[in-house]
Amino acid sequence: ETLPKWWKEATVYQIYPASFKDSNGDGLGDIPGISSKLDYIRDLGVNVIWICPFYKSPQYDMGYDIADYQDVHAPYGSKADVDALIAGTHARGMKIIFDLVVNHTSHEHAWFQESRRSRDSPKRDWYMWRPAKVVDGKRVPPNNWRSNFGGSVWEWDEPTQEYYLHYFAVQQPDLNWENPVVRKAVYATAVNYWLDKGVDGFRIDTVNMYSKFLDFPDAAVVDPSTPWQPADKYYSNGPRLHEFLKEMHRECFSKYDVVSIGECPNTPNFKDVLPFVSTQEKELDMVIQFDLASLDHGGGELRLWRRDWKLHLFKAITEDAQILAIPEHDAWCTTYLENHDQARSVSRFGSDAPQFRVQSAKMLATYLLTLSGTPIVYQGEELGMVNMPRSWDVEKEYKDLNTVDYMRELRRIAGDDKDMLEKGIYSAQMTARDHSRTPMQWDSSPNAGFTTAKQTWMRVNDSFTEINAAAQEQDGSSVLAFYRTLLKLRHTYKQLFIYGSFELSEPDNEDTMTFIKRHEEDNALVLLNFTKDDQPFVVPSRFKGRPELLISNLPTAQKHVLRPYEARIYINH
Ligand code: TEU
Repeated sequence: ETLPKWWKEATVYQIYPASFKDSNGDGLGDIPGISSKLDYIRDLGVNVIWICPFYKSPQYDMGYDIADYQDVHAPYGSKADVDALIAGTHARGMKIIFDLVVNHTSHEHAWFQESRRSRDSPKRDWYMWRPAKVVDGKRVPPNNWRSNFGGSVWEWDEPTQEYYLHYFAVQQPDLNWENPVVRKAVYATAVNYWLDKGVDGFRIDTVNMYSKFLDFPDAAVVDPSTPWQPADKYYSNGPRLHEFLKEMHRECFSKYDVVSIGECPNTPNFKDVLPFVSTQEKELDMVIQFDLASLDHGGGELRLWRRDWKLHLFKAITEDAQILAIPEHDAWCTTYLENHDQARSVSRFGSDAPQFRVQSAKMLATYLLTLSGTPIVYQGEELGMVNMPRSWDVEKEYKDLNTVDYMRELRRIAGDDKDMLEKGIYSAQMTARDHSRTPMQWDSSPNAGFTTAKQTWMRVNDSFTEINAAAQEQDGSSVLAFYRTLLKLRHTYKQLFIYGSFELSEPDNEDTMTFIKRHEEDNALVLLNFTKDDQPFVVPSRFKGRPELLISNLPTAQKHVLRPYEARIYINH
């Protein structure tokens, strides 16, 4: 029987280098700061660290605009610091994966500098250049697609009189994956270079955007007030995508014992995901889907926050993803509630009210760490960190270009409509990517022990005095202690929690989530109250054996009633 893949039994811990730990007092996190916290990470009980981009970059999109795949953004440290981090992680029995961002580079990358130099530059078709259309005698871009960060996806280059494509910022030109020379350069420069240095794999950014619909059709007009229309369905899953991913697997990942985790927007159902992650396809090991993360994001131009997200949808999405992990699919899935692009899960799916924050953080942890698949815990999630206070001025404290674009659009659309403006600002306060980027809260000293600097690159969340690692490491009833215990239980009962089948009960119940994880004669029952009120529950008749309480987030467990945000796990004696 072949050994299970190590990454199936792992839990990943995601680190955002700018906000994790500052070692040199400049107010920005850095690589040596991460190395100084490797014992903390190991003691949490996770097995893999995912580091967000630390490469040389002008930082328009916090490092997702890479100017040199093999060099380090100087304020983060040196290449020797990166080597030391890899070695330090391995010395503690953990693995480390980096972020692979090759749908686009920075405009400062040497490849793009060469490409834009002239139309007959040898690297001209390393990027997507197109001539202007002329409509009514006016020069216009090839189509009406809106970039993820505002405006057209086409940027005019005056010297060479053509547009170049950028799905994201103007400073993030899309590489031309149609060109086999580009693909070969990407595999050698950005992937195998690091795998040869002992990196254990990658989280792969926008993994389903490489193949473009080359006829670039106009998107349907959903907002006549602007020429630029959302084109999500055209951004992803283009005609040659699986061909490219099979080639990248063949040229890179297949040659090493490493993991590949593709970020896969606009791909909601398990049937759409299977072609990426079924072992026989030889493409990716697993993907990061967006349907749960987008559940409380509204649609349309402003993606207004949906206060009314529905638990039955939360459960149905979970059930759909769990199908990927059943043995006959020979595939795998990730599970997560937070990352650097998402607001804090306690504030979104739990409650950050003082009387419920700890309970609901533990309840969400119980959800995450009893599901099959590979969980991804985001820095600070293990402490129950929450969103920035609503008293903060969005346009002053939020730094993300995505938020800057959002506020620009909001002001354009709202005009002097105060109600619309207020609704839009509230939406940003609930869903902006910035919430997960405030500095990690290490202790109650100034700036939460994140830095000795007076001025930090992003303001520290006021909550640091009562939410910080130091306090929780001394408190057996803390969120941190609960994560550590759950991660131990996940391994002790791995046939149930990691590999067990997922059986949802009461799918339409909008208050509680009840599911069984089953392996042969054993089963575990997970009970989660997603509300601030007492809720009745029954043990499903399919639960085999006498229920024995394994863990709860409350000191006592009442028969038939779950207290607010109560979580319980029973196993059969
Ligand atoms: O995000 C890709 C992605 O899914 C975006 O389309 C997402 O919807 C965007 O964050 C707007 O909400 C990845 C990275 O995780 C993100 O941080 C980068 O900004 C983006 O790619 C470009 O590299």
